[in-house]
Amino acid sequence: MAATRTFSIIKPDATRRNLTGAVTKMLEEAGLRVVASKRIQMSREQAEGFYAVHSERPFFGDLVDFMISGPVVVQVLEGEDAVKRNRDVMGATNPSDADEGTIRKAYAESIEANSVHGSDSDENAKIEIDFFFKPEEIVG
Ligand code: IDP
Repeated sequence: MAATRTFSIIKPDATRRNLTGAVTKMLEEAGLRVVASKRIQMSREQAEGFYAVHSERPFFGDLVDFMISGPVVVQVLEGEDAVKRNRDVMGATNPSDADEGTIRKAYAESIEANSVHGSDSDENAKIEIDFFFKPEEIVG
């Protein structure tokens, strides 16, 4: 099967605890290659736009506040079946439901501060990659 791409965010709870390398190591060990990466401070407008699909959810305001509470590392990951591969290594949204060996089991602090984001479909991966990266910033 050909390599595909997905979009990842190392969230503020993880950058704050200096876990960028540790999280990236788990992504790489899961067979994903970092083909673009940058550390950014998201603006409120960016975070609201990125999570617009959740705008009616009760946790939306808190989620936006959390995502702009510190730097994040946005990444494009490439690998065989990248979306699923990344979701598998991320683990369940709520760390108390996450399997052993997953990033969220190892590092997440709570259902909100859960260390990583990963696209949930190929279609959303493309939208999310385009939201943060110019084509020339991605070097496969
Ligand atoms: P996912 O990140 O595992 O795909 P989603 O349901 O798409 O999970 O939720 C997006 C993000 O919103 C989660 O990663 C988490 O940070 C936050 N979130 C989801 N559910 C809750 C909740 O019940 N309370 C607080 N934050 C939540």
